Amino acid sequence: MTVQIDHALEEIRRFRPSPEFAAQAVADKHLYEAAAADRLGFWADQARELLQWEKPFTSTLDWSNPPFAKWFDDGELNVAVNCLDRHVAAGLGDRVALHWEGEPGDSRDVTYAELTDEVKRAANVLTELGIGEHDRVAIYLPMIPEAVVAMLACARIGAVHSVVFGGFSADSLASRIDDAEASLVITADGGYRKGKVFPLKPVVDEALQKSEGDTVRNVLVVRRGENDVELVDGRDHWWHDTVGQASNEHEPKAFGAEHPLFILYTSGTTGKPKGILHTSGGYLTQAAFTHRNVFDLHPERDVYWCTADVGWITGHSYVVYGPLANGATQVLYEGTPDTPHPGRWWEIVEKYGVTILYTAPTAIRSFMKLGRQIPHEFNLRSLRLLGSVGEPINPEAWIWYRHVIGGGSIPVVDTWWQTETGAIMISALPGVTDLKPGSAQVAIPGVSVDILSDDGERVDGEGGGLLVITEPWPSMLRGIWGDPERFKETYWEKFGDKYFAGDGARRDEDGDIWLLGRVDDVMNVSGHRLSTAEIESSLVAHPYTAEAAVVGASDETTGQAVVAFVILKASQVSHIDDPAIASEELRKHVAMQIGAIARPRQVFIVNELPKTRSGKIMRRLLRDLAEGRQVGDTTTLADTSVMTAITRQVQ
Ligand code: 6R9
Repeated sequence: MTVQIDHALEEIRRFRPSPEFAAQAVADKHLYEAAAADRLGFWADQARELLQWEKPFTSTLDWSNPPFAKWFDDGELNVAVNCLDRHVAAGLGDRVALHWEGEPGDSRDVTYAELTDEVKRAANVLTELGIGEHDRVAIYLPMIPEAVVAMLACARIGAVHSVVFGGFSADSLASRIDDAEASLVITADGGYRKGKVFPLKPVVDEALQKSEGDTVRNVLVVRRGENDVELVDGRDHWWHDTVGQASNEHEPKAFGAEHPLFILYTSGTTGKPKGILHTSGGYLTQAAFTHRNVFDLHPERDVYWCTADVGWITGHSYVVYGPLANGATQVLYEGTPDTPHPGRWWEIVEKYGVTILYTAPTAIRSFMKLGRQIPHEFNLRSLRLLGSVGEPINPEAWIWYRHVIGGGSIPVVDTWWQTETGAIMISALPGVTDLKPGSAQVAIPGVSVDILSDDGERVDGEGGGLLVITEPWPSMLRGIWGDPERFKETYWEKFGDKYFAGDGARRDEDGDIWLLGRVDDVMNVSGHRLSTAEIESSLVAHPYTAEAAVVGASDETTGQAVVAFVILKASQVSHIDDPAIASEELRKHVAMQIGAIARPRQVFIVNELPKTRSGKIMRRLLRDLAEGRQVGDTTTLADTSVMTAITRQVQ
């Protein structure tokens, strides 16, 4: 397979940082110079500046046994102390750490002093329940402050947390508990979602029945949903009866920098989920560094809001560890963007005066679909920086985000990274970089990436290839839990000493990187390679389109053919008499924008797209449909009925 990804969509807009923003920016271009001059020295400086070490490190990187890296190995620190106690000791105890907002509208502010207190109590309870260093704790909670407390309590005592997203089923929870051999589960009775209480504890009960490992000795239950639950005598305990009653005195211990911090399961392309393992010192260094510099954090005045659930890596690095290590004040929101009304997020931005907002393109496109009048009902003038993560953001969504949400002049940073990378790897630095909608732009200081052909040759110029990371980085995964072979095979076998990310990318003439989607989403049409992301971007640029997903379906004559699924904008639907006319118009539009080779064979107009709970479009299912097969496994969809509806519309 040669990797040559055609691209024809030229995005020519550029946005210079405003002088006012640049004058106050945290980041400056000297970071690149320092990292280029001495990469390891740069990271060592960051680790010393951003974190509090109980025992200073003398070794920065040990890469003597690749791909198993050790960063700051002989140093010792306590991650929870870095996120909590040291801010209180510095006199910041009264600063709000969390502005928590429940979906029904209840809210609670938690200061750094209060959060520290609660984590100490929880740490004492975990110890009483027999949890020690290296023991695994499964966390299955809604977005409530106790989720943050539970994670930090584990970190404080050297236990390893495995957060499982609250939307996962009993089967998924059971297999994750078994794989990690967790001895404690921390959950809630239930949480709020779309105006209703969704039960969690009953799912834990079911999971524990299904679990084959029999490793769980205790379950801690936070009261949130007030739904009926049964507590098993001796095994299950209310959080308020235990943590609520525990002592708030707790002496933290220092752990080695490579002490395991957490496992987070992520799905591979096939097979069972991989337990991605992250450790302490390097992870926290890069999470804190990127959070400060990519989001231009001024902790004394900013109100930061990352909308990700703590069940995903974005929630780990940019809700819990990065922001708290930096002493930030942030919003934590329990619910969905449209409950009880479609302006809920914007209401929250107005209420707390949010200055930095970090979210996903899928959310932005859903808001685009609803139109600008909804955000415009709220005062969003506090916003001064916007971030995007999770998939390529098409230029139209980028521009909409900047204009409609950001008021037209504030920076938008598109951040590329993965569960495996632990922290942001590719992004503009606000105030430094000229912004280019649609491109994630450049590796952050201290990170080295490249684009290679399938046989490992560097791809220069306009061609596309495979994104690799050429040097170890502090927050890199340290392995797949219990499966070192799979770790080597998945990421290191292809290019030897370089990390294979699984994403296609190309570099433009300025050296900026454009992500082209997963390499398994690359299509080959009549010998031409086309990126799904590029065609989607073109479709979304048409005034008819709210959202689009493109797949390569096998085709007798061309190898693969482009098949698109498009949701029309609500404002357009009433003007379009016949969906076939819209389809034809969109096919022509793509052919015009990218070239005849990219003209979709079919454009299906649909009402919804199949998405996972983290908002990623499951193209595999659309490919099944486009190729006339029985639609495959839909269990990881946020809404499993969606495929039935789409199938009906397509036929
Ligand atoms: C943080 C996160 C990782 C995959 C990654 C890539 C896609 C993430 C992106 C992006 C283009 C961006 N991805 N950010 N693609 N531009 N800014 O999402 O982690 O859930 O592990 O997903 O998501 O394909 O390989 P994770």
